Amino acid sequence: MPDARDGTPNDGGDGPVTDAPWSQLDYHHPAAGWGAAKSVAQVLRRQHAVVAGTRAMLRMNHENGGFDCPGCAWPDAIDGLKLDLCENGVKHVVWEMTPKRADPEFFAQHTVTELETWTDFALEDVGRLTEPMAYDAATDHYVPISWSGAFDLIGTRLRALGSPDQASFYTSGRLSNEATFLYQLFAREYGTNNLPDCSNMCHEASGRALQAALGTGKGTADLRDWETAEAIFVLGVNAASNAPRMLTALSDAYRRGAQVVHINPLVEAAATRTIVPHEVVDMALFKATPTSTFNLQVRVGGDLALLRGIAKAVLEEARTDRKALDEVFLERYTDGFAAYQKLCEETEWAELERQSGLSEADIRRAATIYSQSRCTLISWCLGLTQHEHGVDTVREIVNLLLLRGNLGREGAGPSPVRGHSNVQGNRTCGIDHRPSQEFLDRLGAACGIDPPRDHGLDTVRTIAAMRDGSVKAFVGMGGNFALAAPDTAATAEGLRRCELTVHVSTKLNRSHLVHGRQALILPCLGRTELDVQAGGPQSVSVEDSMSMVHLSIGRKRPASPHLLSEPAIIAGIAQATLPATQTPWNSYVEDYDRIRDIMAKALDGFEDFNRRVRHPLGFRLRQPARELVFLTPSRRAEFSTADLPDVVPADDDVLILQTMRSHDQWNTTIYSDNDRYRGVRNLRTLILMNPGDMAARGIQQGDLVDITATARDGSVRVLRAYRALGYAMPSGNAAGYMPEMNVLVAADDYSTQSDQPLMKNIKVRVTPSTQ
Ligand SMILES: Nc1nc2c(c(=O)[nH]1)N[C@H]1C(S)=C(S)[C@@H](COP(=O)(O)OP(=O)(O)OC[C@H]3O[C@@H](n4cnc5c(=O)[nH]c(N)nc54)[C@H](O)[C@@H]3O)O[C@H]1N2
Ligand SMILES: Nc1nc2c(c(=O)[nH]1)N[C@H]1C(S)=C(S)[C@@H](COP(=O)(O)OP(=O)(O)OC[C@H]3O[C@@H](n4cnc5c(=O)[nH]c(N)nc54)[C@H](O)[C@@H]3O)O[C@H]1N2
Ligand SMILES: [Mo]
Repeated sequence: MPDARDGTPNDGGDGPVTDAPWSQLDYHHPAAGWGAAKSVAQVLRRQHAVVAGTRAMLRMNHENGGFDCPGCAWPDAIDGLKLDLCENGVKHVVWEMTPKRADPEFFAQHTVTELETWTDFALEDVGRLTEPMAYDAATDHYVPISWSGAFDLIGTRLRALGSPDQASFYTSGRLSNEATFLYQLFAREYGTNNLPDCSNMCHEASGRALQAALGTGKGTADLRDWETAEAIFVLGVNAASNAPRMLTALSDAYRRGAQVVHINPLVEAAATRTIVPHEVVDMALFKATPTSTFNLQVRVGGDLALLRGIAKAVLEEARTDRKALDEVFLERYTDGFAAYQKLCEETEWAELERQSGLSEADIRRAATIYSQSRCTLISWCLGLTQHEHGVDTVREIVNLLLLRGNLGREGAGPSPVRGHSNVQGNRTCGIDHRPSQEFLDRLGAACGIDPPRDHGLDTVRTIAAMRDGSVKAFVGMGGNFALAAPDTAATAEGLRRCELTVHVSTKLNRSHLVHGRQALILPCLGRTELDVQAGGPQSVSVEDSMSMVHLSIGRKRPASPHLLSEPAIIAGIAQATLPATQTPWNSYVEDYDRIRDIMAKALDGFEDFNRRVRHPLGFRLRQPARELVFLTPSRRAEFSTADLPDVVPADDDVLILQTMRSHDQWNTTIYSDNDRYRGVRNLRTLILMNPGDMAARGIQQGDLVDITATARDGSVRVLRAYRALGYAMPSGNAAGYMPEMNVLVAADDYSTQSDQPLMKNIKVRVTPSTQ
């Protein structure tokens, strides 16, 4: 087999096997532009999808009539007319549209044990799944099973469990609002709140922080605010790769004279310049626009110290210039200012410098940018959240915004960059292992069910429960849990202990191979595909990072006639599991308008859903904090006063390793071994290090090293024979790729504030390889 490794089972996470030599160069070109166009062309060619791909792109993100780009959660252009495409969105769409197929003949040719030796690239590259498949232990093959047979198997197993809490229902953030609503309804009618989701690994910290501070779990800014902000701070995001359409917003901001400050241990491509993707003239003339006015290379985990330093400087300035603070806003809308002021005053500059890794002068420069801007927007992503103190750091962002009243007005506010295209909508529509009692009351009344009241399991607790045997059935609605979750070995142990694992997927992935005693792969329609039910062609809805809810309509012929839609699969599972159900599952599947009608009754903000969602560009969910209505205990925006965490390792030998995505991957889907903007080719098994830290360890550029992580409980995990490459970053830090490096993240090392695994804060020692 072309892409099999050396015959040993894979931990997973690898790209294609290649003989081409690796290389690392400085990347001097602007982000997006022609490099991106060339890369798109290569992907299209590789998937033989040139014509279909082009047609699909023209249909993507178009007001009423297109499908929502599954690439990321960045909102569509406000005027709805700009063809705002990005390289990675195109790659993602083409990935779904491949003509290759993982059909029953394929599964007949390969045992699961053999497939375990394949790379993840090779697994997904087999193509789209075409029929439901069940694991047959006697032959070690996946064999075809009918849909009704699959549903019966799930129903029988789920009904046989000692308690509904022995099952856990995972969601990856691709699921539409309608499917999400049915999925959580099923889980709760069945009797559990065990609804872990990818958000538990992404923005759980943001949701908790914003909820506590502002009474809403989401950002308050929209695209118009991005277009009018005088200063934009971007923390812990690799926008050029992971939210490429942000490049347009950043270059527009630069052109109109706004300040754009990037805060990141690495100077990422979005922190330099871009050729705006849809501006044909700029593309033709190779005309690049800067996307940054100031870069701060903060220490990994040092953002809280930096933000507090900015606040301290603004408070100092306010002693001589009262306009540095918005006193009216502080007085009228906030709670806890005096305590926060005192905390900032008492924190020494020396400590702020040490913890942030930045000089007082640089912090003061950022503070001046902040205090000179009349409206400031702060945006962030995983660089802030996947830490022990992620919640405190996001709350510090809010503290800073409150000082100058940067909330509830144009051009200002918190604006987290969400991950999966509908991860925000999933939470809005009920995927929450800690639902509020009000939510459950309303759901129960609208749907005639009696939902369970206890909190359920999230991602890390599901792993623990599978390992100790208290969860015996795992259902994955999309995603690739085996690789995405922390501690690859522990997660695999948990999944293998299950009596039943079920994955609703579009392509073959590692999670299908790391399976329970009985296992099912259920293939579903993708976002680009036509979904015809008894009531005719159906549309679904999604919510972007900025709370816009809009329709997505697929038009492509499905990859196989046997595929079912996600709502139909959920309805099938529900009816097989709940023989006495009163929920009209079939009626919902016949016509998704009926799902939207019940959502309008059960969910806050979805009144008149069917009509409003058909409005061109959809509708914006009400954001109380945006209107200065704070659903907090004090009915005001609340300051927080967190202690400054110590993020400097006590031992010089220890580095703090953060795991991140390359440019050529989508979470666990790896397109190639290249990371264009970081100048790396043909290599993923790498660790980027500060050159001084390499020298101190006797490591030369490109040397093979072993990486040893020490968990909180003292246990040790090792990755061997990775290549060390020098990269400009603060001393004491290192970086490498997810999902491979999940091998190093201990399952029990999650934040006590958010339960998020510490994927950006792994304590490691790096030594010359002994292999
Ligand atoms: N093409 C593409 N798009 C995607 C995805 C994808 O895989 N591919 N994934 C989607 C998903 S699910 C998500 S959640 C988002 C993820 O989007 P990102 O958050 O951009 O994802 P990462 O690749 O983890 O990059 C983390 C960034 O934070 C920086 N960082 C690390 N530690 C720190 C720190 O302590 N402080 C600061 N200030 N910065 C730090 C890293 O250097 C890096 O630039 O993207 C979404 N969009
Ligand atoms: N070390 C480390 N680990 C991380 C992270 C990190 O930064 N560092 N980031 C975390 C984050 S932010 C996230 S979001 C998770 C990602 O976790 P997941 O969401 O679980 O993983 P994905 O790789 O996005 O899932 C890819 C699979 O989804 C399936 N799929 C694609 N489209 C569809 C569809 O339309 N419907 C269905 N049903 N299935 C579909 C395909 O079979 C594909 O193989 O990873 C987390 N893991
Ligand atoms: Mo994510």
